[in-house]
Amino acid sequence: MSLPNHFELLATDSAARTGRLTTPHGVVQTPAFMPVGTAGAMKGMHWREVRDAGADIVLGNTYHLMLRPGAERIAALGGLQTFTGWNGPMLTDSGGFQVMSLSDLRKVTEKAVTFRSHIDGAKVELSPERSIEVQRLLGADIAMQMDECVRLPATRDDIERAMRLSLRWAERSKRAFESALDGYMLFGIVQGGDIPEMRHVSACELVEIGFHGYAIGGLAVGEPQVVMLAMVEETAPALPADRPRYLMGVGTPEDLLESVARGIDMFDCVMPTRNGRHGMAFTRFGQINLRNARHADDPRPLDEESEWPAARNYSRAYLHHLVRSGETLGAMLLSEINVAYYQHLMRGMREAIASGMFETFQNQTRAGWARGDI
Ligand code: PRF
Repeated sequence: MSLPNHFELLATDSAARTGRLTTPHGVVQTPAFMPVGTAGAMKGMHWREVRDAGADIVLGNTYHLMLRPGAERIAALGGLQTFTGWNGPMLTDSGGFQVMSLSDLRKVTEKAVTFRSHIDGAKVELSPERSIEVQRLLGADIAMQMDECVRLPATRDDIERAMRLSLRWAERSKRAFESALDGYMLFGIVQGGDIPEMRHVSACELVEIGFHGYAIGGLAVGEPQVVMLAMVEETAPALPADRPRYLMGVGTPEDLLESVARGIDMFDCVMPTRNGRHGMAFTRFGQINLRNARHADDPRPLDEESEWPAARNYSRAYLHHLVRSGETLGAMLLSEINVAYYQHLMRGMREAIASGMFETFQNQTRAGWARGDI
């Protein structure tokens, strides 16, 4: 059954698209990058800064929030937006992927995944139905189906088994979601590893089930970038043009530029905040590692033309000092600088697509990265 469409495509430029997704908590302009606020907080940042940086939507995680503080508790406290103070759109991942990367003693059956909590070792079961229930208790504007993602390289058999299980879980997720409130959305997730035929089967069957939007999962899990981009190029055209397409857990600024060129509308990744905590800055001139001794005496800011004050107002020498001293402020400043750079990049892409200049924008952006930090 087809679900109502809350996505409006505003312009295309070759395969690149710009549009608007309307959620119960506000409008998301696409292409959009969702910073990751895993456990109900953006590490090292105030929500105000996340908003000021230009993010329309953030991501939260079912896995973490169901374990602590608990979905029922968050619901009783008014839902995730009220609880956290982020009053905008929120997408939650479904939990399966985080179980696989974070917990011990995992077991996947047809019915559910069981695992031991990384917090207290308690045994927990997460089924596709419970994942949807948790995401609704949290009040996510966009919920994700539960899926199984295999790391690459993997055998054809393993890829096909996980892809087919994910399709059966997609159907169960949709059934569990069906009675949800108007305006809330559920996205299906394409799996199929690095095998084009599997990607096609997965995409076509998901479209048959019918979702508000479609994600591409199972990429950026160990394969080279060329393989990831080839899979995106194979999969995106198999998805309905009038629905949003979300590439999960990706990636570097270059991955974003290349994936938007292939028809992707949404992304999430921990990279801007995690790398920021490790002393790395993303800039128009590529990545700059502030731990490096060559910054110790450098009075220049990261980017004197940046629209983000922290990228203009602090010297590289000071940022280097903060990072080397393990000061919290270093992690905070680099997180906000990176989230702001990612949002600046997305805004640039949206404007370029809207004015039919995406190729020029790509060339200019790549030239800046290639110039490097001099
Ligand atoms: N599935 C889900 N979440 C994800 C992924 C996936 O395949 C990925 C893979 N890059 C990141 N996050 N549910």
